Amino acid sequence: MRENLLKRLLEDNSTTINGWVSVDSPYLSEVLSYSGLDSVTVDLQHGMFGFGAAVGLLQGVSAGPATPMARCVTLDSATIGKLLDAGAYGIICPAIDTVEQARALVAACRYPPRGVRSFGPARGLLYGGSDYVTAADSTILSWAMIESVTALANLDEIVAVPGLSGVFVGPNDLALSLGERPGQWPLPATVWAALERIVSASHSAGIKAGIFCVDAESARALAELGFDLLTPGTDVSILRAAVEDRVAAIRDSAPRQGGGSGY
Ligand code: 3PY
Ligand code: MG
Repeated sequence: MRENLLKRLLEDNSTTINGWVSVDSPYLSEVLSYSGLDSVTVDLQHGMFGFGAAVGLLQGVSAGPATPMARCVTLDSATIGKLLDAGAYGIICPAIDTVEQARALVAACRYPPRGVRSFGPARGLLYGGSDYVTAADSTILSWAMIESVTALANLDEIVAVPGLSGVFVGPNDLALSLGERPGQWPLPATVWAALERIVSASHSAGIKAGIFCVDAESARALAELGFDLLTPGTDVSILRAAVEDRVAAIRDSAPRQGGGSGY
């Protein structure tokens, strides 16, 4: 099966960078894949497209060197299986609050007897290769999103779930759940303390920690905190920031203040 290059980098303890697709343009997802990112995630939860479009977006990513991943809308094994069938090499699942949900996520990413994924690899077979079915379980990454106080309360159990590749923090939802405003940088002290705990708990359990970031500056700081997978904003937030900077430079007006939620 075609190697999961993101997985190899993570196993080598590299700090990795992930792109985020939020608009329906296979060409743009292909451009992102050629932009030096280690992986590119097609975001079905908040991206402005549905499942049909996600197939073309994954094709766009897999035309380039970045590892294709998808964020599903919710914890639903049928949809997760379909995204894997569409060629995703990693699943980021929102709102994993309990150990049972984390177990269900891992099971959705694996074929029986280890999991519940149904057979029908479709495009996964084309992208992955003819031995896809035997190698998929050990190739695909599963990321449980930690983004609530309930998830924090259950963190030690969640990170210990066998087969889970890592946790992935949604700092905006986590901030809301902690009673803070999303999109602040520097992060509120309560959110920062939670992130320190998440990195430490996941590394102690032998799994990786990823996070969504508002921009490059915050991504660097979070890499220094120990995160292994950084997502420095979405395609749209990066484009908008670049356009605003360019407009300000031409008009000689005040530069952008930065910040925002990363969307
Ligand atoms: C969050 O910040 O809550 C996210 O889910 C990032 O996409
Ligand atoms: Mg979220």
